[in-house]
Amino acid sequence: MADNRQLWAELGIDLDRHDVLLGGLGPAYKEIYLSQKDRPRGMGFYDFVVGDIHGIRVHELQEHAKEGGKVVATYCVFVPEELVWAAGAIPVGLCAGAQFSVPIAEEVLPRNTCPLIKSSFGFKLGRVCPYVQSSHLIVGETTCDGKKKMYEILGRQQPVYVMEVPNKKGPLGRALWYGEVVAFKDVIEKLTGNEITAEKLAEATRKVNGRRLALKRLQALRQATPAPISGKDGLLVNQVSFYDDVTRNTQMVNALCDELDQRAAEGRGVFPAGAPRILVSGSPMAIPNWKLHHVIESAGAVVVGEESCVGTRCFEDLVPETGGTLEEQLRAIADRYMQIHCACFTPNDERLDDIIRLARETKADGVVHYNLQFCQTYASEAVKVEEALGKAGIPLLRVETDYSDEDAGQLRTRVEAFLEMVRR
Ligand code: BJ8
Repeated sequence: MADNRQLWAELGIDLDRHDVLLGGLGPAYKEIYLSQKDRPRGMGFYDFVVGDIHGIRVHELQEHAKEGGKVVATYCVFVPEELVWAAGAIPVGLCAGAQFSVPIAEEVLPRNTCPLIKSSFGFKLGRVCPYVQSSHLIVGETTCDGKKKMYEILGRQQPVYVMEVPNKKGPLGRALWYGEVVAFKDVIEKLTGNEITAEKLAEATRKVNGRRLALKRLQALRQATPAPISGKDGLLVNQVSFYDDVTRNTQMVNALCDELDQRAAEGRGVFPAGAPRILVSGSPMAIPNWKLHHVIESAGAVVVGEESCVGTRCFEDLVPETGGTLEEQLRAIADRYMQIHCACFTPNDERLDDIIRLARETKADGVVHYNLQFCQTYASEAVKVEEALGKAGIPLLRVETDYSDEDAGQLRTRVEAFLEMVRR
């Protein structure tokens, strides 16, 4: 702990504010996570990670930096992390799921901005995140207008590079995106002073695919009846994968899956076999955003998957490990990332197909469409989601919420009413 405080001070953290942030996290985690019964032993690792959330991993990043290594921070699953690893740098997905930093951001950003944007910006403005303080470059993207404009302001405080994500997935959009991937490779090479060779890129691709496969395995295990792991724990595993070391993370997820395999074989679940099964779909839930899952599972249902960027959109598709020339690999990477069905694209009907497929695969009794407040792309796309699920005969509840607890009671009431309907 003393070590941590010294490290945070060296990183320019506002220690008083940071104490308040961490002081709130512990009790919340205890209430939401540690109160769960019969959790898999493998979740012990994740309890440890959250218990020292700004400690060990930040020390690892600093060790890497002392040896001349670079840390590259990201906010979106569109940034191709394979290129970062291949250059010997470490990518870190920044948290943006805390209400704590929202009021700090509102001193600058319009209040009617999505909480994910405000939370991430507030972490920097308030100097309470050692991950953002540790990063040598923040990589943004043009997925939505709020983020684009936030990155411009963020760039006054720390180096920011923005990748242009097209709005359409036709040949022109794909050509633009391929160019962006090549340009990103150059940016990372310049930052690190390391050349990204075909061999290094193939190795990085194998590593990142390994983690995706482990997370896919976990998702497949969540399909068992009764569910061998809670949705809250499943979500946490996905959240931690954004900033943990890729090799260690793969090992820990696979170790957890070995245990869940055993549980599934024994028919041992964390909820009764008849508990309603819910698929959550929509905006990503960055750590420590556990609000909706907690409401759903406190009402007796189990969340069996997330059609989300902190969920299936992040790990379902692999980069083909074809090897070959650097250009061939860069094309394979660009193609893989264009399979992410974010609501920033028009049209984005593949996402509708994904939600229906996942609802069936997970044997979900209903879907809760999760919309972060003021996120227009997901809110508008919910209209089509509702139509598509209606045609498929899958019950849907649309919720729009933020990170505060102000609407928790109302949310609970709506979720409970939905579960009643689903149970009939
Ligand atoms: S690929 S979902 S991680 S952009 S919720 S900030 S869209 S106003 S997070 Fe996302 Fe990449 Fe898309 Fe995935 Fe804007 Fe909406 Fe906020 Fe959002």
